[in-house]
Amino acid sequence: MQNSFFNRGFQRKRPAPTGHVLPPGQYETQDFPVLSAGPTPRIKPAQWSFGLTGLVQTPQQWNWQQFNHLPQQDFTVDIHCVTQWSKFGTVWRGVSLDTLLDAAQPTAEASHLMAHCYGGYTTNLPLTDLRDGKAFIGLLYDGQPLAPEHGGPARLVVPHLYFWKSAKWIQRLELLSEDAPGFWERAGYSMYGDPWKEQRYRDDDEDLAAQAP
Ligand SMILES: Nc1nc2c(c(=O)[nH]1)N[C@H]1C(S)=C(S)[C@@H](COP(=O)(O)O)O[C@H]1N2
Ligand SMILES: [Mo]
Repeated sequence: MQNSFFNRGFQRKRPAPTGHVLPPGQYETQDFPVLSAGPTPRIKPAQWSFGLTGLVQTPQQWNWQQFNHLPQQDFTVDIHCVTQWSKFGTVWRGVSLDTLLDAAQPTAEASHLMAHCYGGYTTNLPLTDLRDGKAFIGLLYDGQPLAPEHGGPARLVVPHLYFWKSAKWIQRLELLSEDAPGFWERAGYSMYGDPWKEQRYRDDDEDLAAQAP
């Protein structure tokens, strides 16, 4: 899958359709490349659960059946990978993080989250970036159950940040009182990853620039 991405993805540049704007340094692709740091976990519905833990008043854990009974919404979003492809108008159905956070009720101290995935991948996010309709747990892509290579049975989608923040095979969101780096962030990627500010690497982060003498 990596090969098809590198062989075809970059060459299939097209002008952005009207109404869509590419973040700086990005190309549009019609494909849906697969980028995974390790093998694709295969999680059977009977073994799947998802929860909210850490600094919450009411820790939550849903099995597959329970999770699928939560209210779902449709989302059409543009996604931007740090490897420079952007894909416009991706269509999803899933559960808003607002619904999930309302159930768990983060404590006053909670300011950040660590997303934990089946397979061990992690990524960190500020709590405010998951609120007000900005993020969801995707269950369907283009009307079909989310394919395993794209994070099925369920993945986090945070479209306004680079796509490495959209944790595939999501297992747990841990509420924390401070920011801490996840898998790619420990390897030198931005703690926040705003594509519009081109925050690809740690050096691009505003807070670090502000701290410089
Ligand atoms: N669990 C997990 N989530 C992950 C990754 C991963 O390796 N493992 N890769 C991230 C990266 S770098 C990107 S660009 C997107 C890719 O999602 P896709 O394969 O559906 O395009 O998933 C993100 N979420
Ligand atoms: Mo990525």
